[in-house]
Amino acid sequence: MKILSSAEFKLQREVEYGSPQQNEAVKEIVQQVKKEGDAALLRFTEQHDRTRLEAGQLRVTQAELKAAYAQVEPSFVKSIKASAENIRAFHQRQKRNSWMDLQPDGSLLGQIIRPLKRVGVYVPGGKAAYPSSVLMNVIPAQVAGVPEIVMVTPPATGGKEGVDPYILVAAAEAGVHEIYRVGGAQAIAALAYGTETIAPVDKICGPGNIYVALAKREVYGVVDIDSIAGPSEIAVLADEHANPAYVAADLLSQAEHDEMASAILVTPSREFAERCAAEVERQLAELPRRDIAGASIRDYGAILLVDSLEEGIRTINRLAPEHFELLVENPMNYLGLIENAGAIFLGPYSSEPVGDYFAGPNHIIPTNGTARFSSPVDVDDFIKKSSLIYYSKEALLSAADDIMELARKEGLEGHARAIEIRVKAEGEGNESC
Ligand code: HSO
Ligand code: ZN
Repeated sequence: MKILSSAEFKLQREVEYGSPQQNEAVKEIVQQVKKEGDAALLRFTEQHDRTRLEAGQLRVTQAELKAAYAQVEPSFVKSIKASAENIRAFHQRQKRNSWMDLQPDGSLLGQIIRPLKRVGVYVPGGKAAYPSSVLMNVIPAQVAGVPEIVMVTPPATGGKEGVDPYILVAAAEAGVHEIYRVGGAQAIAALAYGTETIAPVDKICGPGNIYVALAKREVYGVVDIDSIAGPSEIAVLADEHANPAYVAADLLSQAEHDEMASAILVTPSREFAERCAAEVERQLAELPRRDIAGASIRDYGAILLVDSLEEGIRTINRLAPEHFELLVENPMNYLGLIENAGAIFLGPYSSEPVGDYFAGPNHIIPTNGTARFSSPVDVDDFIKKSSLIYYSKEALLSAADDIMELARKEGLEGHARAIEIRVKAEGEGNESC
């Protein structure tokens, strides 16, 4: 692992916007599904997933869900249940209440919080089909009170026959209401516009390949979408009190996700940096996914030497990593200084996979420096708010002059008159509702 000074380092990863051909192909798929519904959906499924289906076979049945439970190990069901329980408990704390404020003049202001009605979760096929991510997308929606949660996933996951049983079990445990075997841009179009079989949703979330990402961007505005997650990132700030073997293992835990994942150690100690670099090499050689992790460490990994832990914190704030581990003697002492990090892991026993799988906080976290201004997925992503305004006669009469003044300065006489008509009527003693 290369050792650099922190000033030399800039994490540079291009966000993928797709080629013109990919953009064109996605636009075409979306238009055809919008126009032709199921017929186009089935045509693209045959073309791109090499699976021939009838409309009646799109929905995964209860019998298939039951069969999935029989296919997975009981130990997996036990673990996924325990994880789901923790995630649910954590997200329960985020629920907001509607509120109303009664003013002395009899007027009432407030916000009414409502869940979205119908949400679609995309689950990719292939290597990155993580049951844990199903929980992380679905449970916040469920806790928010979304009454219809739909999942879509390619018909033959990772080249296998049928949908991955681990994904189906995770979906059932998380509380998905409908599952459809359809993937790619066509699935996103179906969720946005609806077909004869799939009713349209209000929001689409979940990761996918470039076609899925482009399709989400294409339908944004018709529906809401989540932000597009980049490759995983970990930054560790450690001093010589930390265990180099732990540091190396945690760096590799994220490097193994993707060749473009980034794993960065920040430390004030050169000797510690060298021990960690040697540990990374040693552990990497033994890792089943060493090809992926090795490429990630080579191209996007680094050890940054800093003058002090304070400078280390400034470096972390500049990187705004998705995951940040603070492995120093008294981590709590530094907590208040950390401004930009999606998730903060404190101390030697809070290894990043604890957050990926189990603790309860969401593992869908802003990447690529966007933790400067955005947050992990949570219940707020699945609610909407309506403002509530009730003005009493007294409140209106006392505000009327200000409202009319502002309206007339904007040249909007109609606005002013909507107020004036009431002021005049009240002056004449006519009251109506
Ligand atoms: N660390 C990943 C999430 C994940 N890890 C899923 C294991 N499975 C992105 O934050
Ligand atoms: Zn992970």
